[in-house]
Amino acid sequence: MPNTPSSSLLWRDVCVFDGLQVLPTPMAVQVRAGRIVALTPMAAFTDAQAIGYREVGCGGVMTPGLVDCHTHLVFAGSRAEEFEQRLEGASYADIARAGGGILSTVRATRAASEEQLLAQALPRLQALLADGVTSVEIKSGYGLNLADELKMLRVARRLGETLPVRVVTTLLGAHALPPEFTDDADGYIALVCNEMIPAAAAEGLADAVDVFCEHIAFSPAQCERVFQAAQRHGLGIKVHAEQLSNQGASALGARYGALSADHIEFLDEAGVQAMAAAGTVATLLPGAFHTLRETQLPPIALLRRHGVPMALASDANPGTSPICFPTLLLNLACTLFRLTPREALAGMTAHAAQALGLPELGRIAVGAPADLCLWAIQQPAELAYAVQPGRLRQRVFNGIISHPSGVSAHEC
Ligand code: DI6
Ligand code: FE
Repeated sequence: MPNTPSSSLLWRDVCVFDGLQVLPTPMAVQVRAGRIVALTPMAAFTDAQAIGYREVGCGGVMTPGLVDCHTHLVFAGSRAEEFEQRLEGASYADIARAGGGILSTVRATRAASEEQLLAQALPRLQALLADGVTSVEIKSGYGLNLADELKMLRVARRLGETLPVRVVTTLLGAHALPPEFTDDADGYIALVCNEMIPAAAAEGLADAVDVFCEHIAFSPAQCERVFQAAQRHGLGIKVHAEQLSNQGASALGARYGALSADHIEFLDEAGVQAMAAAGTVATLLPGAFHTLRETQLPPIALLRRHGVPMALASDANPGTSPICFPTLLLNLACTLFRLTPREALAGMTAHAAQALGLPELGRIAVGAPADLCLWAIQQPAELAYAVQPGRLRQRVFNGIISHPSGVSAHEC
């Protein structure tokens, strides 16, 4: 029987992590027309309820489809040489100031065609999907001129048309100062505000706007102008904040109702309080922390104390997080930041969806879109505990089983 969005599917006897917590008893999960329509404890599930449903699995752990809410998946070239320079002692900031780092990826990305960028990004996105991702945010930020930023966003949109995944796009024009604007950062910010944001909004190419607020990138005052332009065009706001130093960027973002402040290793308590008051999500990026051999830990205890939701994302990018392995990031969040496995899983499901402004995603709840993962493990914590590819038994996107491809059921 073909598996279509209208299929009625049933899983029995699964251990459910619902996006926030592990449900206490084994469950039956039912999906119809792309939505979750019933979630029933096995002890209460009757054969009559199964009528009209095709049973496609039983046993194992079911989680929401993973949500990777911060990636830079579209880029050309490699930064393996820079990796070696850093191992020999050069800092990320040193390399950036010398015209390497982000700007070296900008040169390669500008030179690449849309087709080439698509071809290079596809295997990265496929790796995310093979490890359970059903929604992904993709940023621009390696074009740094109007045409190349829009080119990147078009590639991101095309990725979502090519593979069974929901793609959310973010314009990161204010990522680094391009060489054409050396000594004229304000002039470049004017280009971002007056040309890039209006064009991306008019063409429906961006869902949100992001900035890199840092001493090697843009000042809080410059980022504020970008936030104002984003607001004028009805786009969401995100911020690369407090990654290398405390600039007050998280609190600034919170004042503009930012969906999330990301990285935040150098965030202080005032910033945490501002985020709590505004409902801004804290996105933790342990892949960048690990790759840069960072030692300043994000203020996890303060975030917990003030009730700021913590999302967790790959930050997949060629410089600071060349990692397309979501369940490894669950592990790194626990080992490096001491998140609990439950917090890490919520960070890549319900809280990541909140960081994208799409709160109905990342949940296993009646009425939610049927984006689901069935894992060949006994308990949800194993996803964070062990680092092991290949545990994804089924991936369901919008009610359609799309992994493993061509297989629509397994034996119980
Ligand atoms: N912070 C990061 O970690 C990425 N961007 C940013 O603002 C790194 C991007 C890169 O190095 O290519
Ligand atoms: Fe990033």
